[in-house]
Amino acid sequence: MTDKKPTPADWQDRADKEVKGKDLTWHTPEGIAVRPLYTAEDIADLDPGLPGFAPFTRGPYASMYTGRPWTIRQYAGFSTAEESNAFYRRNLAAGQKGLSVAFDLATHRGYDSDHPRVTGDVGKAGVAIDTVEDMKILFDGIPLGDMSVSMTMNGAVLPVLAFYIVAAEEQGVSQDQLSGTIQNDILKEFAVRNTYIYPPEPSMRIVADIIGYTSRHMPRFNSISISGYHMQEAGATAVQELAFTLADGMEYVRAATAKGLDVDAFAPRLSFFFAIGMNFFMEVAKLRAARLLWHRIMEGFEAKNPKSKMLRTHCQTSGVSLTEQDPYNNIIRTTIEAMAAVLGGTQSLHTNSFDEAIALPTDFSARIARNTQLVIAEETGITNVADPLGGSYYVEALTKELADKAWALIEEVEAMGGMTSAVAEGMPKRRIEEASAARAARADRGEDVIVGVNRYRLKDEPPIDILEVDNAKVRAGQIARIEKVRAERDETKARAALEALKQGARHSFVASEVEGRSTETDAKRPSTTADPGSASAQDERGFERTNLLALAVECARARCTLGEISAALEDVFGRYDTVPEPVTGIYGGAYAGDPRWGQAEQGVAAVGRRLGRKPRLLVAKMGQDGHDRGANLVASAFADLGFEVVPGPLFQTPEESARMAVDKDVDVVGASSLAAGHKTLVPELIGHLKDLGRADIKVVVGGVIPSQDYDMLREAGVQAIFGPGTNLVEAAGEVLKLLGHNLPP
Ligand code: 3CP
Repeated sequence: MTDKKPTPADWQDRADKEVKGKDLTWHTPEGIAVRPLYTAEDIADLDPGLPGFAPFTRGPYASMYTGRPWTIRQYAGFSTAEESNAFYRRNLAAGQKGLSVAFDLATHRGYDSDHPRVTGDVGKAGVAIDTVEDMKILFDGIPLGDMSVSMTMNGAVLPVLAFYIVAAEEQGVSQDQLSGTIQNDILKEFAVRNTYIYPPEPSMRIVADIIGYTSRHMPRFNSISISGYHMQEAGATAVQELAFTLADGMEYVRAATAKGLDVDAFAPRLSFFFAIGMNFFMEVAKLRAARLLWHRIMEGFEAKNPKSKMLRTHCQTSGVSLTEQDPYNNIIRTTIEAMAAVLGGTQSLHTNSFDEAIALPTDFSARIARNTQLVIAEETGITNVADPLGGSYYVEALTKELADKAWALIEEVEAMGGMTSAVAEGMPKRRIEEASAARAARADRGEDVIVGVNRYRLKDEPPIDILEVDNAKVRAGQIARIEKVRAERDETKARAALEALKQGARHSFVASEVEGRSTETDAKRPSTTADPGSASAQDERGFERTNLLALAVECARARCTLGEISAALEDVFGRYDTVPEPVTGIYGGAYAGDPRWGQAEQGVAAVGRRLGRKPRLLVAKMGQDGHDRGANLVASAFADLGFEVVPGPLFQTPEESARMAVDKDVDVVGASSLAAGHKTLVPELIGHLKDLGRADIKVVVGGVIPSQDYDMLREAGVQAIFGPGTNLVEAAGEVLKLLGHNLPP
């Protein structure tokens, strides 16, 4: 006689006995209750289909990596175009397959390298590009007709893409041959990343103009990379990342169709970008759910071409999962995250270098990061089966649950009128900040384990070699090159191109092409061979005079600089500014009842009694660094502890921050730096405080600060430094000490 086949109930019985009735359910930050076992019962009603077929849950291509592996595409760029070009060439020779350009923050925000607001930013977190001449150097010796190039650019997307088109043209490669991707995803900039320039409405017009231009002239080019990456980096849960990203995608489809474009004319070239963090199966399921939902969304837009409904994505391993402490653990983390991206079916992948929690990658760390992908692709056999996790009880059930939860959030956004309205109301930003504060509190309380940080911490941490960029030298070189370009160009032509761009910008969003079509009869530069009086020729001329990318290409040909092109558009559109509004109650709420929190609160109250008011902290963000996750967390936690927090606006100069500190009569300035500008900006801030007669205001610095810079900053007058992974309650203790109050040990 055979034993009766055990059922899930039998399993539960036995497991309960093993763990003495302990509840083994894992409640994830997404609000998903992950059970300790999944069985055939969990997927009885699910059919994930086949790779390459609708709804593409199992992958966009039928053969997936058995036919062609994902693109190894490392995001890189630093210092000058010459140095970045040499770095690209070395990496391509060593097995990298596609390029992905990182621009410096001055470029992102539409400033030339000679602009006084960007002295600390030039060449630091990416490569400085001021003119088409820089772009030509960046790709010198790299045949742009054969290489797929991705460019992470959103704010200054028009000049950058125009420089790229003209650089290729002058290499002898016409724009219809170019393959690659432009990020061009402005909505997430307003929600999390902050490298916007213009207000939302004209920014959306720019996105739509680029989609219109590329669908007409650059059939192989992906017009947008709709990005969830930065949301996860800012603290979003997988459900938020998924829902807000797809909702952004819907908004772009609407913006493009509102310009009269047929959905199937552009949708096959929409692409996506997700972060891959440490929750391994959640990340696998997220990519599968993303494809499932995008298919559903595009059916809703009545797309006919299957490619319009097929989500293709780039992935990057998570930057925030990297730690400064015990940094070689980051190699392990990145490997696991890369595996999740691959098992989720990504098309293109960037693996972070282990030193990226504190600096830009060196040749050594970049080699390990690239080899991580080469080893997975070429040694493991993982590429020999399409969607090898397909059918897994857990993965299929998780895919469904994530998709359902994300769909509910998408519907919430839609009920608000879509993502533009939701962003205008600050909803995604607020939700993500709440998730971020909760995540930070979990790590600080040790509930989320981070090996080498809140568990198994080393006593001594020898510094690792890091890449340093001589910012002053790069800036001087860039300024010389801008001056040369200006001296050698035809000034009248450059001015005329900028004027035409302004004229084009003045056309209102929807009216532009319709107007162009019906009224244009005397366009200066018809680029069509059709009968000049025909409807299509008029349409073409109208397009050339109103499409902002077409006009920016003319500016690039005339050697206008990135700053000039951006300023011309700013004249018409204005520059967008926001004041951060940190969330309150979340961080403190997670600490309710914790004795250390109580002691810190009492310390703040004691200092407050002595001062006769709450102690005041200015959280300062200087330079063009828009990464505000750290600043918001500090603001949130310190406000919850009882400080009066003054959240400084983004993008201040050191002088503006100093003036604000004095005007608000703060006790402490906390400068948050995540983009390597601290060595220039913080000493300037301290200098201005002295000039204003307030050398007594304490300055502390937090963020991505390599330990190599600590001495220099202390000598400049910084009183405390908080690197990545700092426990915020402990940081508050140090600030209280500066204000004369010691917490119990
Ligand atoms: C692919 N192909 C195949 C197969 N797989 N053909 C047959 N069988 C297969 N199995 C074909 C495709 O159809 C395509 O041709 C070509 O091969 C390339 O494949 P792909 O899937 O399109 O891959 P790729 O060119 O690499 O493009 C990937 C996407 C693209 C679509 C995701 O948008 C991309 O590269 N994005 C990268 C974005 C990026 O680098 N972002 C960096 C952000 P056809 O084209 O002819 O169809 S860095 C941000 C960091 C943080 C910050 O912002 O600060």
